[in-house]
Amino acid sequence: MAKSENFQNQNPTLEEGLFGSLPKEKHCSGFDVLFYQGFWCPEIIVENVVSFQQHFQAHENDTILASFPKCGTTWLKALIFAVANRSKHPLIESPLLSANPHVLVPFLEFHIYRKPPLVNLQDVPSPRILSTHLPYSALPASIKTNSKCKLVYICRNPLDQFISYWHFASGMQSKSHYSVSLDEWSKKYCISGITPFGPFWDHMLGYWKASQEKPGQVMFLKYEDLKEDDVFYVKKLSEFLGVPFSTEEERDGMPEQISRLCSFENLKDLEVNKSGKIDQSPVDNKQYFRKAKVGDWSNYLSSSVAEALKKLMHDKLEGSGLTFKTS
Ligand code: PAP
Repeated sequence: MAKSENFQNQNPTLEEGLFGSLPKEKHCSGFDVLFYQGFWCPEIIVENVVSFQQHFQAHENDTILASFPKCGTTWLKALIFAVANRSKHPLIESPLLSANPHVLVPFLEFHIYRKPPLVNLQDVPSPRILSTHLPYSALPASIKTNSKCKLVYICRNPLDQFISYWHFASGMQSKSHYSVSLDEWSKKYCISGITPFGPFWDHMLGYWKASQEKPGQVMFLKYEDLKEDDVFYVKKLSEFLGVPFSTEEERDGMPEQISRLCSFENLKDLEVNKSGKIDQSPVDNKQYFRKAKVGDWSNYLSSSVAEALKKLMHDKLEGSGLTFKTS
């Protein structure tokens, strides 16, 4: 592996052990999260986050996919990759057929700014497509201010996100020897919004405001809208990324073909996503594909917990213009 530009300097604050003073909580997965710069950062990646913040230099033609966890990251990675690379790879030979979307579009804080890196930044083909779960407020300055790079953000109805994360985290409980019931966990969640990269309201509102202030740089998407008409959003994405479909491509049904390639049904049945695993990840690829249903929360949440979460969502998002349907 070539010497990486990912870690140019050691971070002195880490060596001094200053993270020890940050508020710490156990997340429902059993792993610890630290309250760092206003968000709950998984402890195992806090050093990666600092390194990403200190060293990442955005390029003008970068696309950064930002998301709140369990809101459609895997799907959007596939869609953006397919749209941006459609002239390089015919869809029938797409790398998406043999590699998980998280491999093709690496996370900056999980895959690149880690020691040792799983992916070297120099090896990411240009124009780069990279991703992050960091809130807008915590992004490196070079993404927010110094660059014309594009940010595409996706979020989701917080009740479905909560249930999706709950299932994902339950899969980790055996590894962390921790157990908590859904009811117990939801009470804690309602009080403090403890969840990796949360609370959800700060995460969603940060990108919501940025998309309103800089609509040419930040595109804001909701999972439910994509579920309703993904072909429409594939076209929107291509325009936003500066690679609109030609009349011929539209006539030949390219947006529809991309939608089918990246569909839940297609991706989840690929061998790589049924049995594969990302290098050194504690998660199997199949864990990124569960049900992909809107409104699945109603199958799991008691009415009192659902009401509490709806109230939380209403109170926190009120007045922002950002809304989610819950019935
Ligand atoms: P991540 O943040 O860990 O990367 P992310 O991909 O954002 O996860 O979210 C996973 C959710 O997206 C799962 O939702 P569920 O638990 O409610 O089922 C997963 O099923 C769903 N998902 C994955 N791929 C697709 C896809 N191609 N189309 C629609 N939904 C998808």
